[in-house]
Amino acid sequence: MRLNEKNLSQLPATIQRPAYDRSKVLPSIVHLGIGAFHRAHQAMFTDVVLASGDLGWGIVGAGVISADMKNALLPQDCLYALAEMGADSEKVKVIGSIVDVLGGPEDADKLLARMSDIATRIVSITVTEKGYYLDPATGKLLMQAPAIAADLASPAQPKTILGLIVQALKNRKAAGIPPFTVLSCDNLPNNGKLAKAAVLAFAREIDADLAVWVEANVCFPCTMVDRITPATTDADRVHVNGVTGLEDAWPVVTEEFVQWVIEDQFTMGRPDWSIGGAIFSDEIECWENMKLRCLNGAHSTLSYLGQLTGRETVADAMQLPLITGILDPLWVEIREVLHAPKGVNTADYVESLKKRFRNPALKHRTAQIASDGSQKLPQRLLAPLRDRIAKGLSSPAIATAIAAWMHFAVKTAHIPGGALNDPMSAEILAQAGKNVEPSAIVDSLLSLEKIFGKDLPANAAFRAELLGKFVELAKNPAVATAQQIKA
Ligand code: CS2
Repeated sequence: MRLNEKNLSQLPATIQRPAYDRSKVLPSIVHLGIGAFHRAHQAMFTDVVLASGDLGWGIVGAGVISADMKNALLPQDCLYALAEMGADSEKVKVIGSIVDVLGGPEDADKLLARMSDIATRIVSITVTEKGYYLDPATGKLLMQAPAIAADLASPAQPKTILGLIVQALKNRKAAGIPPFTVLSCDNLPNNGKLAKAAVLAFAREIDADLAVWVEANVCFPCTMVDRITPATTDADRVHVNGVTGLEDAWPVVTEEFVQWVIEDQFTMGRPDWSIGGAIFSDEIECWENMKLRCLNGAHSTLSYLGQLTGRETVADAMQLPLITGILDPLWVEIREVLHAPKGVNTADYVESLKKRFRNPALKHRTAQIASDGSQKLPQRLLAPLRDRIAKGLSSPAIATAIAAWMHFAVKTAHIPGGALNDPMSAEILAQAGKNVEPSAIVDSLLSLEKIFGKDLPANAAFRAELLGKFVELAKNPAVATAQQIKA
């Protein structure tokens, strides 16, 4: 029996379900990039707002690249089960805030029409770092990226989020409709500012007046988003459907912890997400940096080390002293140059991260986190590194983390037909595979300017520290690359 509106009454009484009349919900948010994370996070917060009686904030989700989510959710009236797993607790609820799903290029016209409609007040986004088409080192829009070039060539038929947002804003301006708020919910520092820069750069290419209007009139609040949400597996489907007794094609499994900090700047109003625990704050940069560096920086580090030592999940990696012995000093280095938000103790924050990472109920694959390193390293690890360099501090643990990424690239380069799940895979593997001497490998990878900029390869002290850590890892028999490198 399928999960849907009609069958909600079949759910066991203990399972929370939408406590509001979904037929009365007004769709006013368009979400670009409807994946597991959006459904564990923003859609859950919005569900709480709807349950409080404010029905003005339904979500129309859109899969920007594929129609998979649409195909999964439409037959179940867009309902889905969200399982919140603690180390020894589990709470499953059915979420109802998504009221329609569009998907893939075939729905691009409908999506554009929806975004251009006055009813749409917020366009929120989770498309991961690479979905913004920004140069990771400089933050400049990659005009030559094929998808961006295609949208610039035919801006009225956009496929990328930037093309869609710009064209929708253009339609609204022409029709005298106020602009929506663009709400980035991706793991990027200053995500709102980056989204604004990308949208403006795109807009300037097609219509200079529009760019001026966007700059003056559109709000792009920054946000800090946090909830560890692994990709759903078949085992998750079986488990969650067993708990609800109803068949959900794409349930979401997440942790108990959730955090959302938002800059309060909205062009056409916003839901009161604080009812669900969101924080509206003007200290957003401090929140973002704490989360990106302490959580995501450690995540990336343990995922590369986990991939090198055969640890499939984060919880498994947390059992290995080699890995925790690197994370502990890494957190010290990161915290030494961190400006924490008021009232937050970063030592406590790190302790809570350890507990979250050790959660055995989450099968969070190190391979998933190890993807897109080129897009993740700059804000997670290179930013605190640069802050330390500016203060004259050395960074042996951060250097080890970067060395681990380099080993991961070398390991992949030596697998016949191996590829990284990374938009820069070809460039990275070309550098990683062409040498066997540690110093040559480190130098060729460091020369990737889109990741490391010009400053880091030119910094002799950092290069020496990195090379030392690279050799140290190469000599460690637990590390899979040991035999491919002449250390
Ligand atoms: C992870 C994040 O995949 C990754 O890179 O570090 O998705 C992480 O789980 C979330 O940011 C937690 O909020």
